[in-house]
Amino acid sequence: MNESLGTSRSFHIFYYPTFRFAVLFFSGPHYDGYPFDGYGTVLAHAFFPGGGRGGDAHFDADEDWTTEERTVSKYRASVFAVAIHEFGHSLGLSHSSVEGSLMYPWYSMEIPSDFRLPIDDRVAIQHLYGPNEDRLNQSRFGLSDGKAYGKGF
Ligand SMILES: [Ca+2]
Ligand SMILES: [Zn+2]
Ligand SMILES: [Zn+2]
Repeated sequence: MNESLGTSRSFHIFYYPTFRFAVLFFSGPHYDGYPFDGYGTVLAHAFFPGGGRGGDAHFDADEDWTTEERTVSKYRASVFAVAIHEFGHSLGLSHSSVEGSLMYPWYSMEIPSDFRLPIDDRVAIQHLYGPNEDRLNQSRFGLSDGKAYGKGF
């Protein structure tokens, strides 16, 4: 839906109600129809934004979680590396077929400390929420006569 990019830049109102979601650890069945499977395989899942449990992220309590590493290996799972993928779902992102993107169905093996959001994920999140507000203000200033986007000014 690229046709909305130009207009959303001009007309999007940058007000979002406070977005809250729960992050919970569960073992096995936990009443949402997606029971966890014990150690290994499925590490976590998250719900798309919405009412009730919308946006919530569930982590399998039976994994060997670590907060000290940023790597997902066969034996240990980094909370951080898994969370950034799951929180993508919490914010409304679906899976991406682009290898190396955060929303690729397999967790990134390692998230380096100088990690930058891959372009595929950036495009996806900006499609939902619009571009960074600071940058928007700059570009709005640069386009202050509004002619670039026509109507509405
Ligand atoms: Ca599991
Ligand atoms: Zn669950
Ligand atoms: Zn996923």
